[in-house]
Amino acid sequence: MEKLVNANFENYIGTTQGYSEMAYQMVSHILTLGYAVMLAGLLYFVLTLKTVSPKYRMSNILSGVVMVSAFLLLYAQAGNWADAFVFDADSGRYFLGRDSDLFNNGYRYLNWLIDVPMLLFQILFVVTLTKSDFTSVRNQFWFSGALMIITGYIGQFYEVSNLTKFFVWGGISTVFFVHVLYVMRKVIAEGKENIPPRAQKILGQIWVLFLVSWMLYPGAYLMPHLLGVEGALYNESGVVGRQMTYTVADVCSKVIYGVLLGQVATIMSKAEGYAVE
Ligand code: RET
Repeated sequence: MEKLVNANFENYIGTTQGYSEMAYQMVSHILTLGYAVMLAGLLYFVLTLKTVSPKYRMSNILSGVVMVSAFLLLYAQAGNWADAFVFDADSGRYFLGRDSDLFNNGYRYLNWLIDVPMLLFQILFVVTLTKSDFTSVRNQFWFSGALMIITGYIGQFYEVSNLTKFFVWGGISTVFFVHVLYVMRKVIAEGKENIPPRAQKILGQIWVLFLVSWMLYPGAYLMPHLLGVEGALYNESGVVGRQMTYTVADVCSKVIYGVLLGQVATIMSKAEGYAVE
């Protein structure tokens, strides 16, 4: 077991207990669903580009960039899962293969390094800041968004091997996360001023969606120890639960968020006299 050192807990479960057919396939299917949704999302954001006036189109374009990078990452992540674990006909379970690559969630974190700044900037192309300075908000998003991910990326290597480091890096990441939430709350509050009531209502929904879906990521980070350190989720349920959580979070924070921002932009475009061709 020492051999696994910094590996994610999925590999420890895949070495000791192995995965049942159901758990193995569920993870595989969830990852596949994830990248399929990203490709569908890409089509949607391209096809709806002309429903908003040119000044709001950067929102659609950034959603498109996020879709492409998430599609590639999730495709690689699904391949990584299939390559890592091998069916053992004697026990009827899947175990980490002798010569396989280990399974690692780190790909996701590096994908977030691109997507998090994009998602945070995206809203700045739709709302108009009434009090805050655009450049300052943009830089705060950059800085805290990137540091939140980098510190969490380091922490996730220690989820089994060194829990002190795991919680300390996770704690530092949380400080940056709280800052991002604070700035976003301000951006949305200012964005609601002087816009049509329907657009205000959708911006309110975007805040709730943002808050809930972004909170799911730290939940997934903690998943192996969520019900006690090496507790009730330190098994294949925790593995399936983690990938499910990531997929729900990804669909909400990238796709639904982009769709709602597009709706706000459409309402504003119409209010400003833009006629869809
Ligand atoms: C980490 C580490 C543990 C503490 C916290 C985290 C927050 C992660 C977040 C990620 C958001 C990702 C998004 C990706 C979209 O593509 C890094 C898990 C607070 C909030 C929105």
